[in-house]
Amino acid sequence: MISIFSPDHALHDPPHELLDGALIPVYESPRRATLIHAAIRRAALGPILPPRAFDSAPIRAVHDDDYLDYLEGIYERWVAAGGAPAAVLPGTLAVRWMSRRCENPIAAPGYYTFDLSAPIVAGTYTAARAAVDVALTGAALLLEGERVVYALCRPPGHHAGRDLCGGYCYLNNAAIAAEYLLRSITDRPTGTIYRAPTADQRVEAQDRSSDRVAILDIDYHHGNGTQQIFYERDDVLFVSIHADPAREYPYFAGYVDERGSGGGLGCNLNIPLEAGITNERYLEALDGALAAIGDFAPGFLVLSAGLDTFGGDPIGDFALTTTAYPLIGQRIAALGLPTLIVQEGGYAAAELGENIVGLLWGIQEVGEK
Ligand code: SP5
Ligand code: ZN
Repeated sequence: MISIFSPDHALHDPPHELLDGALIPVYESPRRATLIHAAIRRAALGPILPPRAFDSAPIRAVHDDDYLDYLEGIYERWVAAGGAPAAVLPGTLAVRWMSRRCENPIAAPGYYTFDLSAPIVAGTYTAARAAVDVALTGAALLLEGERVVYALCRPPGHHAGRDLCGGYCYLNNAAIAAEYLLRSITDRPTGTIYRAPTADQRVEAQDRSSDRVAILDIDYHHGNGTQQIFYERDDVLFVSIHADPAREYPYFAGYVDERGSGGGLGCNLNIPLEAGITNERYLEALDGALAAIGDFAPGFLVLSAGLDTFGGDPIGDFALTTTAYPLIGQRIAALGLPTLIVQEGGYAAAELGENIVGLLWGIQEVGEK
């Protein structure tokens, strides 16, 4: 399996976040990517390649122009206006009946941020762009005939909406890759982009469909950003398995009755789970998600892969063990779809590497049969 990785992730290294009222060091640290990188190298999973450089067009297909301008320029503007140089974090939030846009550099973060876990430092935008390049390079490889690619993205992306950052996320890597795959399929002059597929499975998957993409989000937290981006769409199925938002972040989205709207009704599936969930129960829930994806018959699968479902995760309350991840991988691979794996969360430093490697081996094993 090919992995894509950029060392530029390290440029995003904020000193703190405000978590449940406490100012703490950010859980989402450069160390996470370093640990994962070392683990996939040790596991000899396959080549680890640098990303190709993409222009902003695939990002603009998902995020608003004013939001991108904000992300790119806010750190300097904030500091020049007297904001704390440690990191950009809002003090006043635009919510419901007071949500006018205000371009004042001290106020703007409150318009483009939905929580206090997405601090911006000088290198944040460059790192976030590199993470998008990592995901897009993986998507491009799938279009060229690769069956499964791992995009080691950092910062993660699934909480970022069209015009909002939050939850350690700035640019929605998985959504941008999914939209890119979709446009490449639908815009392609027949038969020109794809290399002739070699595996039977691949032929089958590409014949079956081609004008639809599914996103499966297995991060512990609901993928509220990805849900928002595709909520009205019938060509992207979004399925998320996560902690019930009634007890867990992001609290204000991720419920079962959110099923999509307009033409997209029925193309959003939320599977909220109780605290303490075990491997067995989790795999049952996963089977439900996979059945929905099978029915949708997409041409590609984008997997938002968070490892914060692990029992030892410091901000989660599931009870999955390391042995769950290869099994999760095998079941996902049994769909037989070309799959882009996009790294999201996961904060149990000691086991992070082993858990992601298990997931990747599980997916790879079935794919090669
Ligand atoms: C990508 C990703 O995994 N983002 C997660 C961001 C979560 N931030 C807020 C979590 C609030 C958690 N409260 C935890 C209580 C500790 N038991
Ligand atoms: Zn998460």
